[in-house]
Amino acid sequence: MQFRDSERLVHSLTEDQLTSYRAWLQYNPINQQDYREEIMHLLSTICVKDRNEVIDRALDELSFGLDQMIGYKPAVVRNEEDRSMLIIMIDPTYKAEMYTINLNSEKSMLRGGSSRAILYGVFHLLRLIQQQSKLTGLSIKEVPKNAIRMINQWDDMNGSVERGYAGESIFYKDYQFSKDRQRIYDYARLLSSVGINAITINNVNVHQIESKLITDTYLAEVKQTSDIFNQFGITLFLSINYAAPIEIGGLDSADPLDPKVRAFWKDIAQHVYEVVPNLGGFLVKADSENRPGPFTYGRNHAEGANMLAEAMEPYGGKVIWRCFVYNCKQDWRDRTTDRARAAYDHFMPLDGSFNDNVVLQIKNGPMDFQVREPVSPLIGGLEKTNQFLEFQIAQEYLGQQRHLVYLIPQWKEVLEFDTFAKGEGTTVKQIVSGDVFDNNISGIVAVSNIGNDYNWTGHTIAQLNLYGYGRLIWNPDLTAEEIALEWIKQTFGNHPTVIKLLMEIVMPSWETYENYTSPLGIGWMVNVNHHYGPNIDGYEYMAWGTYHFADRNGLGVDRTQETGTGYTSQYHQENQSLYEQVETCPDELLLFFHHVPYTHKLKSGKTVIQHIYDTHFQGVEQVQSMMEKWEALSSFMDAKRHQDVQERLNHQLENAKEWRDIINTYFYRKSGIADRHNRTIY
Ligand code: GCV
Repeated sequence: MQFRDSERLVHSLTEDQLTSYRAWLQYNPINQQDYREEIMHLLSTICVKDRNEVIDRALDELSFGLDQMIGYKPAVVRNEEDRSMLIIMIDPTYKAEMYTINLNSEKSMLRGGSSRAILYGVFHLLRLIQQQSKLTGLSIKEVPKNAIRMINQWDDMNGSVERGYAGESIFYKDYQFSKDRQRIYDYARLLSSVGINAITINNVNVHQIESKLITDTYLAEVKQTSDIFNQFGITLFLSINYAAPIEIGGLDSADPLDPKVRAFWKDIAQHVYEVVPNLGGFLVKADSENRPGPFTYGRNHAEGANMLAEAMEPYGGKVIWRCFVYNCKQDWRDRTTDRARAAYDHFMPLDGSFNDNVVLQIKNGPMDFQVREPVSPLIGGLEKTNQFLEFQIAQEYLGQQRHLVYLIPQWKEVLEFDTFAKGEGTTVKQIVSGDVFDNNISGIVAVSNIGNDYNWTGHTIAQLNLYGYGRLIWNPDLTAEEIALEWIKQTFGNHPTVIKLLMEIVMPSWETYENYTSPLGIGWMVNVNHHYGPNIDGYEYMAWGTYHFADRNGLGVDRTQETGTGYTSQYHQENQSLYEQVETCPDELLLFFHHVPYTHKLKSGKTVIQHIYDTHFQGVEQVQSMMEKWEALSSFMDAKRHQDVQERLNHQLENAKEWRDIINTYFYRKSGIADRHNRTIY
């Protein structure tokens, strides 16, 4: 399949929808004459010695991008000639994904350690041209910090997407693979433009039908899908059902130590790799939220994972095993059990007992992608086990892509967090890159936020989170500002007003969302099951009262060792004492770690109750200000994108008011303490 600018035909998109569909690869015409001449001079001819389908994609892209932006297609030749040209070549001395670009008026070079690196280099050049950056004299060297940069789709074969907020699946429809392969191709292209190199294409909750993805019922289509992604340097993985030996194998057990079960997986692995030789491996959610797993047979997670790892090993396959394991039926009144403790309690004792081709996938926090959580203590805890950090780009608990929330500032805090695992300065970003513990598999994963909506992400600004995820995990030292800025320029252009207003809109948006929703790290407070909108006592796994322990005197969960669940003990000493003492615990996580009276004074000098009132009024005002700024942007973009976002902002304001009123009223009634500013809250 070739890339053509044919999306409109294939997807029946209207011209204005197509602008949204192109996301950050707008490639708008550049009118500035001297810049056009500079590019035409530098990139008039491309000399490429090595050719394969990945390099062909790079050349397609370069040709398409230059044609759209500058109005010409470069000549492509095989041999160096005596004129100015860009030489593209694979350099076997480079690390596989490293590339360098050196541009000058005589001879310019783009060298990559692999075809994939060359593709990244081309996208880099086009990114710079879209931003009208000066190219003459350019000299750059790029090496991604994280080896595996992955997306997890939570797509089901019935065509729905679990926690999907942007339409239906682009992969499946009515229990079949979707016929629209161009859409998958276009997605692969978007992902590779920001350096993503791995993907799982089905939900971690694997139902009976998706269990068959590893059988001949679907393997040919898995292969076709894998081929599409491979052209863009992306390796495909599948989520599997731990009970597959029963579901599809006709066995009466999935016990990892049962020889019949072991033989089943060996046969499966052999056959899967015959049909899909480039498969990356399997992703497994086991013994979590009613999914099957080794616990049923009295086995632990290492026994469960290693059995699969042995089956995959001959083919270089990996087993990615999720640490999102907790007892969703636990009684929260019993203060010795604590969901926050679960992942560490399950996996820490197994450190060092997983095979080399197993990697543990750890959510960024101990709970579940809340607006504010501490960092999972498993990161920095595990020393002898491969690990991936897992983020969620889909905004399950952050406004579900109906609210405008820029997630990179949150992820930056996670990546910069000091675990003290090997003394001061052992940050999460160093650990997950594999540098600290010398892991042989390492990287970062995130749950996708796309669907078949014409703008991919439902909320047009949510495209920034997908873009930013790729850029950030390629280079975690990029700032949230830098990432937002380059996205704005590519997506909406270079006008100073556009840049100023959009930066002012996106940069504080996480804090804004936090202000009008769940306060001070307590989390949840959302409606049952769908997790949208305020419901303070609504957490579904809460059959026994409230999880936030709010009463007439105070609120918060005591997770100290002294008087609480002891969760703080899972951190290294420095963080243990930081969180253990109410005096040192950071305000924004206070209620995650401590139960305090409403009159407790925060470091800001405000009482907890006054903080709740103030932030909830402030959050709504911040949304209003966001809306004014967006309004002022109307003449700077196409009507469609402007109107789409405006409609969502209108909804966000209504929903923010609902949050404000429900939270403030609830805590006013509980505490009986009035707002110091006498605003209407009841
Ligand atoms: C795919 C949360 C979500 C579930 C999700 C689960 C997970 O509980 O609400 O939809 O399941 O996380 O990460 O496995």
